[in-house]
Amino acid sequence: MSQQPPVPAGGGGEFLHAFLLDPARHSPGAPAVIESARAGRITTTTYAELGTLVDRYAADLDALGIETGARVVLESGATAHSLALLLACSRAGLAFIPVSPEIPQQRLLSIVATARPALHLQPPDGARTDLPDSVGTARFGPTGLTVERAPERRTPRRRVPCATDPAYIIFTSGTTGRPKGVVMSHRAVIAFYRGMLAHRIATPEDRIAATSPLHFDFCLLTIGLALGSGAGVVPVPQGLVRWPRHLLRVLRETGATQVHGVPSIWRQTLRHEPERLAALDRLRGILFCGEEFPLPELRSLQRLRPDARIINCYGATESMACSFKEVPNPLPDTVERLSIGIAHPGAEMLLVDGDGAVVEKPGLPGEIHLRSPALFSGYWDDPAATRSALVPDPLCPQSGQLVLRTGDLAVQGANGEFFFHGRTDSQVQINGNRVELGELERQLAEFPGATAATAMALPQPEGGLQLAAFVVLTAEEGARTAPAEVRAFCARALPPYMVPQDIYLLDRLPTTTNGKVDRAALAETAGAGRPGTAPA
Ligand code: 8PZ
Repeated sequence: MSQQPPVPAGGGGEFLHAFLLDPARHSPGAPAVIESARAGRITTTTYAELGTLVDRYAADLDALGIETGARVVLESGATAHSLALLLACSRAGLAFIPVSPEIPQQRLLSIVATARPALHLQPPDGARTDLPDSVGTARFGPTGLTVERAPERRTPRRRVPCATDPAYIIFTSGTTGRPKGVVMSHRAVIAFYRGMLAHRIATPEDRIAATSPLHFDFCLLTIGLALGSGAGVVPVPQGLVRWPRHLLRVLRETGATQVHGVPSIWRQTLRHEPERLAALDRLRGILFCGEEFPLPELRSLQRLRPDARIINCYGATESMACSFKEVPNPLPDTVERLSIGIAHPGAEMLLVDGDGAVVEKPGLPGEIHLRSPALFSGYWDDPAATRSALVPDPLCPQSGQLVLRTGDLAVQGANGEFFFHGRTDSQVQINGNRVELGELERQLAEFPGATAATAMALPQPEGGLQLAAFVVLTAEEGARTAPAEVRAFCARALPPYMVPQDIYLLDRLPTTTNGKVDRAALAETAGAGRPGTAPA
């Protein structure tokens, strides 16, 4: 992470694969992906090898005769092969849908029913079975694709892939109770990558650790930053990220120079392995996103890594990200809130007040609206949700231009920088994962005998937020239900990070004097573990 690196800064291609593979064509022997297996073995895939894998997978995909523009579910962690596959999908004119191997079957089936993919791909050790017959299935590995059930061959309409076609769709928590598919086009993601690469955050010498899973767009940012700069990606297996010693071992063995991850990846490491963290001699850069970094933890990290360049990256899946801001190291004691900076080159953040007027004065709150060439195309098959997120440009509504209404509140400082001030709605971030409390509440309400349910994200003494659910059951069900059953019910339908840690079975939900659910009283109930309530 030097100041003026000779960065290739992305290729000229208009499609994801061309843009990301181009910069390294002059250094085919450079490492593109560096992986660390459990036994401490390091495997390096060079750019030339990655290119060969992409060619092979693209040829295998082509041979299946899937229609251009069809969707492919990629159920995998981040590896050299899954990375090659997403580039191969781009090459073959197919949109990939990354999903976690931990996704409950019910949720995957709901995504499949919505997105109607032609193909489902998983690694040789993938455990997914029982997908509808309409979906082809295959495994990917060193010998290419092994087809289990051939996808339906559709009469090709000879459509030419276009840069406005979807490159990928990421399914995220949705208020209506079904996951929302954020559709990103090649043009949008490349516009974002160009803005990001202009910051010159990486050089070809960097090895950038991706600690976020492939289905979280933060991982796609890391891939874009690394490949777009001719650097190497170090995908950290999800099973290791939560274990400080393993995480630090991978970082040490792979010679990681940057680590990308949500703030919570540092919590346990700071507490249990500060010396090992301080001893990582190649680490120069830390990039975080997804939520505010608790300042005491950030200051501890800075004390251990006084030489590290720490970057606060802000944005939503609907535009991947939109601003980067380097955190002063050390952070002055007077700082109470981190700046999220200003939008990337070529994009602009605006604040809009409750009356729809653009907020011009520093210090006054407004909702962030993003004008950018990197905006998503819409939510898959959900025009109503799309209309409420992509709204007329408040600066010139007549123009027909749409901007992203983020749902994030912010104020601007005197020098134009933005400071994040929470949400306008009930979306929360749990360890960097986006959760709509409304979606969790809908699931809780489906529990047999549930008559009312409220979900909250409550601050924990050790830092971070945790989900708590308050459920009222009929007297009959209440008498025979244990809170753990409600939790298991949620775990069957929701990803692990959306499953509430604490479940309280109550006789009724407390209300305020104007009849609303009294969330303060519920938080107090949770804090006190009051008699008559039953945390699981
Ligand atoms: C934040 C911040 C922040 C997001 N401070 N709140 C990917 C790659 C780089 C940067 C950002 C991304 C995002 N796409 C990651 C992400 O969290 N996406 S999300 O759609 O799941 O959630 C977006 C929301 O998270 C934002 O609208 C904010 O509310 C919050 N958020 N970054 C404070 N740096």
